[in-house]
Amino acid sequence: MRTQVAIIGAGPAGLLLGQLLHKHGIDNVILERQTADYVLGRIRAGVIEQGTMGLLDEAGVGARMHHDGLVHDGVFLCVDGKRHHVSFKDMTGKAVMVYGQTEITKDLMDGRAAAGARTIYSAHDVALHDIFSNAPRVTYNVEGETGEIVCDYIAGCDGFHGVSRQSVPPDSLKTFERIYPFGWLGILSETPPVADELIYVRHPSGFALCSMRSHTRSRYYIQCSLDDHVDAWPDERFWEALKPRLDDEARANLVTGPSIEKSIAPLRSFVAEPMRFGRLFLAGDAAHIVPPTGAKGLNLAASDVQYLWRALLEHYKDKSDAGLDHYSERALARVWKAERFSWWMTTTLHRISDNPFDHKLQLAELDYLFRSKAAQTAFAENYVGLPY
Ligand code: RFL
Ligand code: PHB
Repeated sequence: MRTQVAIIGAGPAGLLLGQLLHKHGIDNVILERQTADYVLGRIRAGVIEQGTMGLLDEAGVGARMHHDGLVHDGVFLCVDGKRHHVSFKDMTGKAVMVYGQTEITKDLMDGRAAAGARTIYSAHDVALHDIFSNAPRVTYNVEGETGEIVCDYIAGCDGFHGVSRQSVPPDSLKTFERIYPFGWLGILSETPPVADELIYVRHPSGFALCSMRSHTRSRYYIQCSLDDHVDAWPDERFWEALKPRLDDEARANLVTGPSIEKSIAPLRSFVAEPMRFGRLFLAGDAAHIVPPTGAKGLNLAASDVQYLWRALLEHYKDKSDAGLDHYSERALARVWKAERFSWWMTTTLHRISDNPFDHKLQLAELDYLFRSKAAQTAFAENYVGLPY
């Protein structure tokens, strides 16, 4: 099989890139290790930046998001039982959208199916060949049959554990990493949210987050230890751990109910440099990971895709490789700022140690934020998403 761009991974990065390229006449094939249902079953991101919304619109799949998504003009930060508000609208004139990654993925998959673009699911043993040549290839296996795709470029959109980053010569890659000594235990429940905007909670017992998917569906997270297991967290125990961390109003509004999903996620910061190796371009979690506290992972995947699809368009339509040559540098400049913000949110809001000095610093950091318009502007600018 021959295509212009072979895309590894049908997560948000791969599907969005595929859709944008297809819309502009650039042929592409997506290879995904899992089934479509498996990909849709993963509960992940919930908050999208305006830039991401714009890209989904540009890809022609934004209609359901505008209809069902919830526009949030600000966010609450609750510190030791007292809730404070930061207005994105007042500070930046912008807002974010609460719309689940599951829904975005579904919209992208539906858009791709309607466009008749090719996606090969359950593709095993995906291997990248000749990435430094002018004719890179990807081989794979579906139900015992081996396939080969010859292409101009490969987009590695296969997440943190994917094969793309692992296929580059180790000495051409530099990695930067921080693993946090705690995780997030998350539950999804068919209950109304405690407030009309998200509440990020800093509490001596640990971090908590009250988020949502709709007016009737809530998503909650609490900080847990790395050796915790979901089986040790029946719903009742989760609600009992969450309640004392909330402010009085949120606690009074909390409607508990059976969880419909429960999972534990470790927290990690990771960046691989560069993001280009010959004809292979990494995008999204394949190149970088942020802890979820800043709600940046999916949005960074989208901004990588923005740089990459425009660069590929420039190559095919304008015969210029300037965008491709600058891709890694441009993407990484934005990635590192999101890494910084996500690290700041994580270290400021979690119980990071037993050292009272650390707690005092967190409180000073937050007190400054609530009193300073400049600090709130900086916070809001980062949360709604820095410009591309
Ligand atoms: P994905 O979504 O991991 O997709 C990669 C795809 O590649 C496939 N794959 C392979 N395919 C073929 N061959 C191989 N060898 C392959 N290896 C892997 C995988 O099956 C998969 O389908 O990466 P992508 O597209 O870069 O998207 C990244 C986002 O999914 C991720 O950054 C976000 O979910 C992070 N995140 C959040 N981001 C936000 O912007 N806002 C949020 O509010 C937010 N909340 C979160 C989050 C992540 C979380 N977890 C579980 C880590 C909340 C949580 C709890
Ligand atoms: C979510 O709703 O899943 C969510 C929201 C905000 C975050 C992380 C996750 O920072």
